Amino acid sequence: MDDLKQKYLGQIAEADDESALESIRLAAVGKKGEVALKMRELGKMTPEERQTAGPALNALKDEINSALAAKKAALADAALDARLREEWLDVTLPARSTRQGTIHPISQVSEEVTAIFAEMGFSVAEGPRIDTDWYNFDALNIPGHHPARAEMDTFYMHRAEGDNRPPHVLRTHTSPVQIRSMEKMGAPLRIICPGGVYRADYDQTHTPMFHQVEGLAIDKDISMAHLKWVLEEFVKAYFEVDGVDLRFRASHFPFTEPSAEVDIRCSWEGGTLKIGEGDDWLEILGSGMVHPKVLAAGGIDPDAWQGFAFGMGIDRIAMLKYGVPDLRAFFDSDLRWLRHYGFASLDQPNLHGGLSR
Ligand code: 2NM
Repeated sequence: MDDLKQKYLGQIAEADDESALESIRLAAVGKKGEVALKMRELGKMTPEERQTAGPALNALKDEINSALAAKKAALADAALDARLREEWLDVTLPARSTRQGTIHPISQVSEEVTAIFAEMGFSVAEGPRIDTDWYNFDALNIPGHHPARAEMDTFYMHRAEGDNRPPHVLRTHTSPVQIRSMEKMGAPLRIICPGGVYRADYDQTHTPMFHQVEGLAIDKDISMAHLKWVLEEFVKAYFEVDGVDLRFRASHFPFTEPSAEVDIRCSWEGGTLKIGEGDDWLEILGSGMVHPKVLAAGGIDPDAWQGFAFGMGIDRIAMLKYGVPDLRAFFDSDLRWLRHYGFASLDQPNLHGGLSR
């Protein structure tokens, strides 16, 4: 038995692939293998002999089987290591071709908007797309019974029975990021929050996921006048025109007081949009002075600080600037569409080069 053990453990140690291991397994512990043959001999033994030989044979079988399993695992590890070495590639190498892929219009517009607000001293803040209903609603002065909760067609995360963690939602706007930024950075504060948001809505002008950029400026003496100047500068730079005419219409949002919707003067001659001239008005923004309760929710003393905030749809301003007729096409992943509406990947927007070149 010791000879058998020596022989097979030796062979297993030497085996260098899975098929060699399988041949050893068959020869050693297979149905017609040497251990099985020895087991057959048990019948010819005296009861005393059998009492020691039986357990010893079983132990030998177990030992060979574990050696086989261990070697098999070691071979698999070695094969994976070899494959990882073989398939290694340097992702830091420069791109060989920049013609294959394009920058999605929504990414392009996010970069353009970021470049414009960066020039005015705003930094970019980001946060989670799944957040608690406190950050998404309560902190923004939208209590449980408020119609805005229903209006926003919220996607709620599933909770298992007995799970008492606070409810989480897919954020319906990027405002929760602004609350988190107030908490983290305090006042004064000047940020924009671009990113994806979710509402249960789907038709020609709505998709369940879309993109927003919201802005927030908090300081000692910030007023609607600052808001108006910032938005005028933004609209001129974004649409690449020298002059704009903005119209502020009184409105209502739970998170701002007073609140205003902002329209830009435009014309639609021959189906093409011209900004800054004409007799039509284009609604592009919501805005207002941040509600004292919202400042307080963000940990900022509303008696010492005040600020303006605004929000707009990135998808919508992308459609307006680049003449995209159907919102849903943004999310179809149609390569022909992407090549047509996409942007060169190494052409980063900046104000000096001209945003959209
Ligand atoms: C809008 C319109 C008006 C807004 C308010 C805030 C916050 F968090 F600071 F209170 N963020 N964004 C806001 C205000 C958004 O979107 C149409």
